[in-house]
Amino acid sequence: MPGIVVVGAQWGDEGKGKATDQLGDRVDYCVRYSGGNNAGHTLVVNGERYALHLLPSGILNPKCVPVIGNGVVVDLDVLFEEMDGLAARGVDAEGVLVSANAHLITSYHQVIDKVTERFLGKNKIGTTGRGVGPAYSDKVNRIGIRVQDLLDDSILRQKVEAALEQKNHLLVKVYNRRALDPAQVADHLMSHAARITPHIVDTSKVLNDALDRDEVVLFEGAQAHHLDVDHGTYPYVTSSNPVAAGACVGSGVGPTRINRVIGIAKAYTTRVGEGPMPTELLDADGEKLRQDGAEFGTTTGRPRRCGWFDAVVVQAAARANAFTDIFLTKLDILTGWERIPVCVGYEVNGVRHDTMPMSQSDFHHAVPVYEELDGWDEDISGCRSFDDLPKNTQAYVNRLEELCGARISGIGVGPSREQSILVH
Ligand code: 2SA
Ligand code: GDP
Ligand code: MG
Repeated sequence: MPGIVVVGAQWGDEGKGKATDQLGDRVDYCVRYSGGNNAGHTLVVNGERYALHLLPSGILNPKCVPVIGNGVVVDLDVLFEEMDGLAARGVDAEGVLVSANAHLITSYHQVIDKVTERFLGKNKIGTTGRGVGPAYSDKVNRIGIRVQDLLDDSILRQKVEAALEQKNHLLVKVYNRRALDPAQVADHLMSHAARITPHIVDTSKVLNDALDRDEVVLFEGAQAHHLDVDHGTYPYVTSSNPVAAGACVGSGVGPTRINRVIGIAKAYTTRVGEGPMPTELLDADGEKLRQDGAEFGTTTGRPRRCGWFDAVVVQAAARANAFTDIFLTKLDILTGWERIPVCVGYEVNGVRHDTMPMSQSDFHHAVPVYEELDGWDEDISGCRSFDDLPKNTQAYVNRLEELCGARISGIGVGPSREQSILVH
């Protein structure tokens, strides 16, 4: 029975948190499979706003077991802070299961993330500064610290010492910073051991057993296709695999267990951090989208770059993730524009491209080719069926569906749980 993946179709912040929450009490397990607390997933339930960074969005559904898969990098300070914050609001997160193989973000990863960005200057990536990239880099270098290392004090200390040897050299000699004390780092990590131990499991076993019992497992992507380290706009990407295939790697289930892949696409485009974004508007129109859509980072508060819907970008994500359907969010934010441009291709050095250019430097120079659609003035935030939408809004959705190559099965018309339209 169903394995469902929710994936961002653009550069993140499409509304994955809300879309995940939509599937509601049909979901038995909700799994984060990539990224760390760089993510910010917002849910609005009964007028209360919740911003989740590490726990999966299914946490607000009491029936759902929250799982942090092996593909996630875990900052235990943040995890416990998030669990305690939810408990203070009456949400029980004590049932969270954490993979023994997930890697830990330590204080030195955060330090390195920040100093590296400063060192890069104008070439910086625009990271969230949460230590995510350096933690993945240690994982691939085979000097990472895993959740299961907290089960053995002596192993943990040896690993921290080995990892810090090289890093202290870099911090002192290259970045002119003071060295970090391995004993202090290890003490801090071990201070979390007793609390995390009962949550540690083999998530691959847990999830496959659940799927064998015909239970519904929802894999909640963080960031998005175009921030994927393999498929995104490298090097302006995050250091993990948010794509749908990452759900398998990042949780230990095989591809044949995934039945549905829902791409989450915003009705316009946003991006936070550096990197190419052909439809970015650097004028008053971009500012209007940012203000109307409250486009500020959920984790860092940074203003998001805003622009028109780029169908070429979403179509590329639809192909590589094999979207079975798309949930189109924030359509309500487009109310009030007379005409709404949609990017249907690019011009690069005089050559027309209907799909994303293969080379990154071509994409950096891509000039959008727009098709203009008629806008609408009506407030659509109270619409609950496709037929309730004004004719021009329906035409906008239908054209996006045609351009992106996947069925639009859901539409967001406001931040609240109930402000959604299911399209049959
Ligand atoms: P990192 O910190 O190493 O993952 O940064 C690398 C790039 O990935 C981008 N990134 C994000 N983009 C959109 N949303 C994210 N989450 C937060 C949010 C972002 C925030 O929900 O708003 O609050 O600023 C997220 N996380 C990582 C990042 O901007 C870099 O371009
Ligand atoms: P995520 O990272 O993909 O989960 O998205 P974020 O939570 O970072 O950003 C999406 C923002 O849009 C949040 O503030 C949501 O509450 C809000 N949102 C989601 N869907 C809709 C929608 O359909 N309409 C409006 N107006 N806001 C939405
Ligand atoms: Mg977000």
